[in-house]
Amino acid sequence: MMRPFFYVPLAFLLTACATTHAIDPQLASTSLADAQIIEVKLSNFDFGPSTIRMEAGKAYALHIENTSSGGHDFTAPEFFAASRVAPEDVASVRDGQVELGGGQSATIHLVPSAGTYSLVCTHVGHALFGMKGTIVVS
Ligand SMILES: [Cu+2]
Repeated sequence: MMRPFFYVPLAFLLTACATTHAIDPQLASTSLADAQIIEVKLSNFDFGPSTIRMEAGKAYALHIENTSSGGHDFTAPEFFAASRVAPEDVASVRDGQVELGGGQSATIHLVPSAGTYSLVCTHVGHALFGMKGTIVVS
């Protein structure tokens, strides 16, 4: 009859952790509802705009749209690592990269930190053709 005493407190602890995470004040749904929308278009072979400007500590809805028929990605690992990404959008960012097939789009809600970050499309040859940018958070 030892087992129930071990498992019940552990389950309670995990639930408590999840609850603490969900009420993070900077990423609460109320602040994200006021998120400023930033549109970035991916095309052959360009980010539009190629310089993305944000203010540190403000909530943004980063809307990334691939307007071409081929695949592109929005790769900025240092930027995403330094940002607080909304829990529901974390799965859209893999290793600092948002991959979009032709015509696809994604919206990432986040609160950025100050810095200058490089942005690139990692598809072979795309950066050489000019698919590079900068994210400036001041
Ligand atoms: Cu590309």
